[in-house]
Amino acid sequence: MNEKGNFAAVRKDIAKLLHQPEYDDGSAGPVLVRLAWHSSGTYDAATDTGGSNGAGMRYEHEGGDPANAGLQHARVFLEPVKAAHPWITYADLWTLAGVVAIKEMGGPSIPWQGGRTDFVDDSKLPPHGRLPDGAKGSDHLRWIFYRMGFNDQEIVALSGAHSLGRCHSDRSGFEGAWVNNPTRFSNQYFRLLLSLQWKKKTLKNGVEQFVNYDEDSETELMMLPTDIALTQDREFKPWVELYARDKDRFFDDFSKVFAKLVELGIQRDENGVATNTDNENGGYHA
Ligand code: DDH
Repeated sequence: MNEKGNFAAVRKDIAKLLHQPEYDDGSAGPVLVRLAWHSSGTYDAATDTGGSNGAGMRYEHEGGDPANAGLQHARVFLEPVKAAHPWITYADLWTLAGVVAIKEMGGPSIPWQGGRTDFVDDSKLPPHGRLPDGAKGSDHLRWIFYRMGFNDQEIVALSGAHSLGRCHSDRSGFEGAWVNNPTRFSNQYFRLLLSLQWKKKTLKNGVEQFVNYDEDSETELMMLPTDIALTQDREFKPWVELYARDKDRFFDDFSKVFAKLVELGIQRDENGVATNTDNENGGYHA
């Protein structure tokens, strides 16, 4: 049987590899979500550069961006899936893996379509610095996310992905998880942003982050300066409050905005078929 285009089979294989008892909190899920986000989040709407097409993180120019430190773990987890389904492009595989991981970790279903190309167009390579810097504030968040075409509500909804996973001092320099159960997709990130008291802490490496004030709790939770900025900004804060009290609304909005994220830079015809998947003006196939 010709397996080409059988995304259901790929989804099954991704779901099977999520359980990784030796890795982090026992799941490959969070780092796969970050891979999908970082492969898409380099997009610049004004110049139509960056985005998931091309799977540029395979190469030093994009893979070597310090913002992408640690994502090789995610790519290695997915290699057996690529080997079993060689017809799928890396660009499709990485974005689909994020979508599958979110669902498997208890999150919403997210609409996803294939058709991304692994064709690397040198004229569309994103420069370093397109991804957000956790040490900064609201102005920086708007600068980064407006460039992709997102609004304030979408910025807050996307940030709710920090209910997953953790920071690693050897990757970003920050350390720790945002929530107690970081392999379960939830609105806990928003709830904790509002319910705990956060104080600034300088780590041994000199990096500043926020940690919860509650001395009784067994584990120390963390927030990035960019996370705390959402509660200090007049436009962002009402969305934090809404998502903290209305989990269903958060799931709906997150599903829509993550679907938009992984489509950045992908052009489709009226049948949904991707049309910018080839380029005669230079570039190379992996
Ligand atoms: Fe994030 N993120 N992220 N993030 N992110 C980190 C980890 C994870 C920022 C910084 C960091 C999004 C937005 C932002 C995930 C998903 C998403 C880490 C830690 C830093 C730092 C990396 C490490 O040390 O391993 C900043 C800043 C922003 C922002 O400005 C809004 C978005 C939009 C998403 C998304 O998926 C929609 C996930 C998942 C992780 C956990 C990764 C892991 O390995 O665990």
